Amino acid sequence: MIPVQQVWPEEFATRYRAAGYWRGETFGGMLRERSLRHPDRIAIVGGEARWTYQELDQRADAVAAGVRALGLVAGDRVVVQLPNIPEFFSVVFGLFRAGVLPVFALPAHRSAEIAHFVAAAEASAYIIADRSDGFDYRTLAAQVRSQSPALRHIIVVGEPGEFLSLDEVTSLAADVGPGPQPSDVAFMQLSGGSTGLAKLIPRTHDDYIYSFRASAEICELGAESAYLAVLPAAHNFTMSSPGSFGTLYAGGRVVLSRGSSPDAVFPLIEAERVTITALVPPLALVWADAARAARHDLSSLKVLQVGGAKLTMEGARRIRSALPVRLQQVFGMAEGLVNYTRYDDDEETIVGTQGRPISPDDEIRIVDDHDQPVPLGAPGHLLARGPYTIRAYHNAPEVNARAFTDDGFYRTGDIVSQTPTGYLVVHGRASDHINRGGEKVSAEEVEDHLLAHPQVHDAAIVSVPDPYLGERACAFVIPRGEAPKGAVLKAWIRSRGLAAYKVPDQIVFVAEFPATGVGKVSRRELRAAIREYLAAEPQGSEKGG
Ligand code: AMP
Ligand code: DBH
Repeated sequence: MIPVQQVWPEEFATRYRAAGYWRGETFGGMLRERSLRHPDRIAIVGGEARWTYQELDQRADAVAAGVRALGLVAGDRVVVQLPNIPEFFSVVFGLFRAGVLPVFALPAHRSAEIAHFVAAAEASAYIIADRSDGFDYRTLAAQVRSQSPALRHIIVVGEPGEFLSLDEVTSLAADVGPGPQPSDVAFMQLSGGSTGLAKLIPRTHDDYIYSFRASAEICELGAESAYLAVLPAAHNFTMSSPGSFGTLYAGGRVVLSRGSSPDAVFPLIEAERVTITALVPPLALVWADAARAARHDLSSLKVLQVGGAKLTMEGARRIRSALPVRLQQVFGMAEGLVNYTRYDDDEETIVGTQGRPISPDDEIRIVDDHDQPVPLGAPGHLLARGPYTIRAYHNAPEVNARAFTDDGFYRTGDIVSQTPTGYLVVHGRASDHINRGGEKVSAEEVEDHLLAHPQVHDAAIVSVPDPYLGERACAFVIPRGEAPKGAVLKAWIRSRGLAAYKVPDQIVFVAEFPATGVGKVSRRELRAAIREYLAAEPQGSEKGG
């Protein structure tokens, strides 16, 4: 098994420690300390459950002992796919304590994706809920198991069916051992996947705790804060910006929502006196519309964070006028760098920028195609390096050679410009991924699945503007023989075990791709040519679908 590491050059590590960013804390230690300091304070609210810090701490201990009893050891990997339920936290803190690394899948992921995570991480276990949102994850687990011979345990929160229940696991006893070091990797996040399949992002205790501790300070979280997790708990935004972990760090309360519609959420905001929450732009706009007519008391809500995809100025203004809250734009990535507008920024900055970095030691470069700096204010490729931005993906030497500069800057793939005050404005992406209202889709990954269909000769996916999502995915398909129905290809993508959000929104059949004049073209040039063609002939996007 390949060990998981994340290593900064010694001079950087020394600097980050000396500056007080990396304080030698671990997740397990952080929770224990909070539990000893305020055992009876509520940490997690979800459904009927209200867990105190002490209860969360004890449940995490039971998970740590249970996974050890199953034979998992420090450094092992476990794919965790849980909805927004309290057990998400007992499971992940238990794994952290045992030094076992969660790999965070989203509830939307299906068999092809999970099997890929299991294989790439060499995971020995997979943890799911029995059912959620009308979907039975045990069926998914059975499919994954058949594709993943090395997977040893499937653990189910709830009714286990043919698998092992979390209750059985936590009833087992074992010595948990000394626990991980702060510089050890705590877990792996998944990249949004700009090229092909998702890469694994190893984050250490030191670097990740710094990112959410500093985020909690920026967002002024404290014991009285109630953070509502609406987006999936496993998403980097929801987890760490400052998210549930930042809230627990500050001694506040995490409230879990299973739904995201105003009908589901507004009563919860009122009942729990929620103070802060985080949304993607399309959802924030739906909430803003609903808030005008809301019958619920939303007055406890002080901060609405919006991020994951670009919030237009018009959208920002609509939110500000509909909801009497502080709007905060958040531009982040699971690889590290996170930017916030600050509460006391002026209107223009809050509405018109995506914020500035967390740390004084976040280094930003904005460069042209040849890695040369662009003039201040001009758009260019965003490169980032700093105390919580990774230096490498797990076990991906070729990708790493492309995704990082020789001196360790991460190539974010985002096109941004910088204001004179150091705030970033996001203009778009250089790489071929579609940001569907915060959900990232790799064009290449979905094209590969389309190409596997017998009636598809060739396929190219591009993003097209969408008034609601910001971007949507349009697949250009050259059929082999008679063109299949668009709906058939959409169903095909689902049947290949991909998340629903990866199904192209629109399918356009064409006899050939627009020529690029370069003879045999790369996918990248081809997509650029299609984008040009769409821009020239907007009605082209109306065909088929
Ligand atoms: P992921 O790779 O899934 O962690 O997604 C990170 C990417 O989401 C960033 O590199 C951006 O492309 C996009 N993103 C996140 N927040 C924002 C934002 N506030 N505005 C525009 N794009 C964003
Ligand atoms: O989109 C993201 O990945 C994201 C957005 C806001 C993120 O990872 C974050 C904040 O930490």
